[in-house]
Amino acid sequence: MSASDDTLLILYGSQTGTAAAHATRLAMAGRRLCRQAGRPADRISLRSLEHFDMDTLPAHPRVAIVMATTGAGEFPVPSRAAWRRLLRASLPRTWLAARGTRISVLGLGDSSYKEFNFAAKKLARRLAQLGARSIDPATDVASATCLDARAGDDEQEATFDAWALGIFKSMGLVPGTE
Ligand code: FMN
Repeated sequence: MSASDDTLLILYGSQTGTAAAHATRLAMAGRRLCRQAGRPADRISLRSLEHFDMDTLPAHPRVAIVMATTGAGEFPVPSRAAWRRLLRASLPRTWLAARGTRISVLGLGDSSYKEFNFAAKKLARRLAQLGARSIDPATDVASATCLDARAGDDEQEATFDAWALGIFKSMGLVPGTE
């Protein structure tokens, strides 16, 4: 692992705050693990997609995105401009492959909606199309890990923990390092 490879950029698209809360939780857990490992905690950064320049995405080696769905399968309002940037036809299929950007998407949705987790699913597929690799070798970059607000707390917790663990393993912060 090179020095820059131990960074983690956490982005979120949130309409009513839940995705932001999950992203913050991931950042806090990661920073705690960094401190325990004697690594600088500021290698983990947290940003709303509203304030992120999507054109800089390929410069980041490891990116975790927490994305809610709103409306009927829509992206949260603060993330729509970023999503439109990703949809540009001029972006090459190698856009995220050039520097080996690894990404993992966590979707927040509710299975009582027909368009369950549509935003996260569309996002993960588009990132795969643009050449991203998965952070966690056990999962497919084109498939988001989906949380369901209808599921019980234990099930949601277990899904979130497994997703976070895959990310922290890839950073060598917990045993099972790649
Ligand atoms: N979840 C889905 O999976 N698909 C939807 O189309 C969808 N539409 C929603 C529309 C509204 C008005 C609301 C309030 C929720 C909707 N949800 C949908 C559920 C949210 O994605 C879920 O509650 C999520 O945790 C919200 O995250 P946020 O607080 O970060 O916006």
